[in-house]
Order: sequence, then C-alpha cells, then structure tokens
Amino acid sequence: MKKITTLLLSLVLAGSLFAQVTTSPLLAEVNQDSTWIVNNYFKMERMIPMRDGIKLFTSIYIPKDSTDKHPIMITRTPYSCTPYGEDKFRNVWTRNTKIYFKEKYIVVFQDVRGRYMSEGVFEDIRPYIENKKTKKDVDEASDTYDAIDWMVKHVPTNNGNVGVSGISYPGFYSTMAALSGHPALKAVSPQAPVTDWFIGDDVHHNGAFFMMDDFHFDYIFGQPRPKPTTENAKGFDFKSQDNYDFYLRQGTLNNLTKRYMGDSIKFWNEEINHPNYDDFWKAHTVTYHLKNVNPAILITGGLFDAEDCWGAWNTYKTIEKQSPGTRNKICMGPWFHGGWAKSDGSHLGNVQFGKGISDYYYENVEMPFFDFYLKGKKDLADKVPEATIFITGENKWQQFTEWPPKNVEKRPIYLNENGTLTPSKPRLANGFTEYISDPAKPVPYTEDVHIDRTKEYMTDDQRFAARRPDVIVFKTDTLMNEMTLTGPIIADLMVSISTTDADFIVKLIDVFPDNFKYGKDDRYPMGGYQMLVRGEVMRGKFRNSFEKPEAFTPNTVTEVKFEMPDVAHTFQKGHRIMIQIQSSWFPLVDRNPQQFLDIYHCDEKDFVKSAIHIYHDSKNASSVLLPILRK
Ligand code: PG9
Repeated sequence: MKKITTLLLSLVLAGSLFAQVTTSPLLAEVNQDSTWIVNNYFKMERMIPMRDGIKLFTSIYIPKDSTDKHPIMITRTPYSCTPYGEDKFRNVWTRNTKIYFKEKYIVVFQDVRGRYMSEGVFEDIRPYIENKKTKKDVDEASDTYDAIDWMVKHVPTNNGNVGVSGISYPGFYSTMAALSGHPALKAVSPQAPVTDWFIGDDVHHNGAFFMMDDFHFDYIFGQPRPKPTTENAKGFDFKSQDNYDFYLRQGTLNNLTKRYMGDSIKFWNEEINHPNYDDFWKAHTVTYHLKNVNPAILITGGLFDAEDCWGAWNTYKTIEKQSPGTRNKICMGPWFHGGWAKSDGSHLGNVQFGKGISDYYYENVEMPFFDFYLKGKKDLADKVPEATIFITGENKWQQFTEWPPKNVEKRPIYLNENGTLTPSKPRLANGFTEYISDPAKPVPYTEDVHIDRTKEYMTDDQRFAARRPDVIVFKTDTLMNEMTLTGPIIADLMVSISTTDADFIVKLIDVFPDNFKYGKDDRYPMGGYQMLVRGEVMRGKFRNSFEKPEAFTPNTVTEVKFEMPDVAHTFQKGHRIMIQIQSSWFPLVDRNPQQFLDIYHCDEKDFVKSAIHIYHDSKNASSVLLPILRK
C-alpha cells in the first residue's frame, strides 16, 4: 500500500467538492475542505481473483481511524471506478457517497467482469446460474461472493459486515449480490435496479422497443475492449440535435442495424433476433431467482424514473412474493432515474415537490437501514418502515406497513361519450372514438427538441399531445374531493384496428385548475397544466402473451388490457383526472409498422396507417382501474 502524503497526492475531486454545505445534520460536521478525504481516508487498489482465475479491479477507500472496525459498502459497476491510481480520489461529496465517508465506512468500487480495468468478458445483465457445478460456472453473484470473501480477509479494519448498493445497472449487480450467499453480506440496496428488459425496464416496455435509450446505450456498451483500460468507449455521433428527426429519417430498425450497428454490437444483435419474450430474455431476468434472499433488502426508486421504475417496484414485489422471509423494504420518491443521488428532489421539470426530499431519504431510510445491519445500531431497527412512499400532489412522505396498501378500493373509471371519464359505465348502445395512427407522423413523447432523451418527460405538460387529432382525450369533471391513488394502474381497452397490429399508449394525467400557480413563480404557465403522472405502452400483439404474439383481426373488437407501473399521487380537489390514448410515442418507442410482422427486420414499405377505434358503449366499455386509497 503506497504511503500517501498530501504533497504527493493529486486529488481528483470534481467541483462539487466545494459544493454548498448541506444543512443536513448528518453531514454538517463533514468538512467540505478538499483535504478532508486525504486526512481521513487512504486508498488501495487491488486485482481481486475470482474462482475462475479472472481478476476484478477494485478501488478501496479505508478510514485512517484504525481505533475502530468499519463496515464495508460495495458498489459493483460497469461505469468505471474512476479515477484510477491510489493517489487519486474520487469526488466523495456526491449525495449518495458522502454519507458513507462521514460514517467511516470502508467504501469500495469494483469494475464488473469485462469492464474497464477488470479482466474477463462482459455480458449484459449476465444470466444467473442456479446450480453452479464447476469454478467455470461464474455469474455476478459468484463474482460478488469471491470479492466479499477476499475483502473480509484482506481489507484492514473491516468489521466483517458487508453491504452492497447501486443505482441502475449497479442496481442490477446489487440484486445479483443478494443471491451470492456470502455470510458477511448483511444488507443490500438495489436502487432503480435493471430488472426485466422485456417487460418494463430500459429496453422494452410490454414488448415495445425503447429505441432511443437502447440504441445509444447498446452502441456505447458494445464497443470492443481488446484489453483492460481506463478509457471510456466512444459515444455515437448523431450529427443532429433533433432525435425525432434523426430516428424518423432512419426509417426502420433494420436501417439502424445496417448503418450503425452491423454485427459487431453483440447485445443489439441479440435483441433484434429475440423479438418475443423467449428463453433468451428470461435467462437475462433476475426476478425468477429471487428466492430465499438472505440479506436485508432496501429497494429505492423514483416515481418518475424513465428507465427502471418498473424494476424498483417489481423487484420489491417479487421478493415479497417469492422470498417472504426476507426483511424487504421499499422507498419511492418523486425522483427521476437516480434522482435521490443527483438532486435535492425539489422538482422535476415544471412540477414542484418541496424541500429536503433527498436528504430526508438518506437520513431516515438509507443510513438507518445500513447502520442497523452493518454497525449493529439496534435503536434504528424500527426507524425504517416497510414502505416509505412520497405521495405527489399532496407532496408528503407517507409510511405504509405493506405495498400496495390493502386499504385501497380498485375502482374502474370509464371512457365515455364526448371525451368524458365517468365512474359509471357508458349507456350508449354504440360508441367509439376513432383516430388515424400514421407512422409517418408519430406522436412525439415530448414537445422539446433535443438529442438525448429528457428525464422531465415523465411529468411534462401533455397539452401539446392533447391538441393532436391522433391523440384522444377523456377527462372527469372537476374533482369535488381529493383522490389519492396508490398502486398499479390497469388499462382495459376495448379496441378495433383496421390493420393487424398497433401500439397503445395510455397516459394518466393530473389536470391542474386554470388558475393554478406555484406562488410567484411564473416561469411556466401552470394554469391548466396537464401533468403526466404515469404513461405506459402496450405492443398490441403481446396483449395475450409475451411469448406468443397474436395478430389482430382487422376491424374486430378486441380487448387490450395491461398494467402500468404503480403510482402514488393525490389528485387535489379542483383538479381533473385525464386519460390520453395514442398509438405512437416517438422516438422514445420505435414505430409500430401496424402490421403483424418482425418489426426488427421489416422494410419502410411495411409501415401503414391504421384506423384505431376505442370503444365506450354499453357492450364494449373501455376503462382504467384506479387504486383509490381509503384514508
Ligand atoms: N438503466 C440504464 C440503461 C440500461 C440499458 C439501456 C438504457 C439505459 C443503465 O442501466 O444504465
């Protein structure tokens, strides 16, 4: 271990080192001075051997205070342990790491197999091997086991208790860590965890391809890495600032493959050759293995997470169902993807939530959770409720003893004539609303012009969409009383289409009163704001089965029913509930050619208009099932 002196040390600490001192008592004592970390920690880097001989690069920050033993907190990542070099320290003052340095944890970052400075071959969401027979049977769980085993034996001053946490892809590695079985691993926090890339996270939602996110991600992750390196892979040059135009000009997914991906981008080529929910996707989905989960679990996620909102909710629910003995908790706040670590949580786009939201989370949920299991702080045991959920709209944290809460009435709200939403079924004998879905003019997912997907679209004003003829709108009267929704939303549409396939996007929207304002803040006309609370897409051909897609019979009434990720939102008195329905959400989702065929290999001539009918009559009543919290 190199001796570190302040003179030799060249600190690599981002500007935020001098970030404004937080008012949080948890951190008030931490000196924001740039030499604090040098005076209190030293760093070692090791290549830790896995059971198959591959070595993983590991960056270990150790408190200099050796009078006490310290717990180990590990984050395993495909995004690098930068900066490399025992004389270079990372920016420790980020919202989600400074708490561990202040609490004198041993803080560890590890490049996962095949990424950056670790040896081996990377595999996207490496499949879990249930029954490992030889030392060659390795996965992210076994790599975590081997890493923990080495650390508890070799890292000075550790107290033998280990935690793992991580956000997004590191959230996936956290979930896999929970399956490692190492006895020193006491607590794990999968945060915004990548969980199921066909049903609800990142790559597909209900079988619909999230082209914009995945094309760029796959291109970068698929770059060759001939040997371990500290260098980042090269990004994709769109040569455009307008992603709607860029992707529309590409025409088909086949063109993206031919023009930019070729056969060198491995995961892209696997994706396009597995268009249905087959064994390939199931093997890459961790939830099937979440049984007998030993460590305590804290799932953290964002209600407005554009990437892995589904993963957070469903990792928690799957553990509840498949591993009932696990001490399993969840915290969901009004955050974008990773927002608790990257922001104060006060707002997303134009919508405001209040102050101290992220600090509240770290002080009352994440730190008490890990301190209890890794430092034996018994007094913290009951401080972390089963479910700590921020209810947007009323903008308050609420604790629940289970999630979804049992005191919920699941009440259908019906699409009705003249664009109304009513608690009672429609009485008309025949009633439908028609729109023409034209793939040449897809509905934008946001009205902004940009190249990288925004995070704000998850709460954006939907008035731009409501004004389009290919978006149909239904809304309630002004609410006489507030209504809090806590749990999944079920869209149950009765439809017919003039072709053999189509996508259905349902958006649950909170319509603000015309005179609504956030105090004196007039940066955006919030009067009449149509806040997206939850949007979700269903690729129609998967309506009955993700494994076996089915064509529509043209112009025949068909049910399309699907679940939208849980919400926790209060529609205040004086607001309205709105439902918008459309058949494209571009370029967030690839365009559906609206014919029953292999979308990944079709041609531009395959894209056709479709006349979509959404029925709302006494025989075919379309509805949305709302989980109304009984207060
Ligand atoms: N959730 C991120 C992502 C993965 C794959 C495609 C697009 C985004 C992530 O894991 O970083």
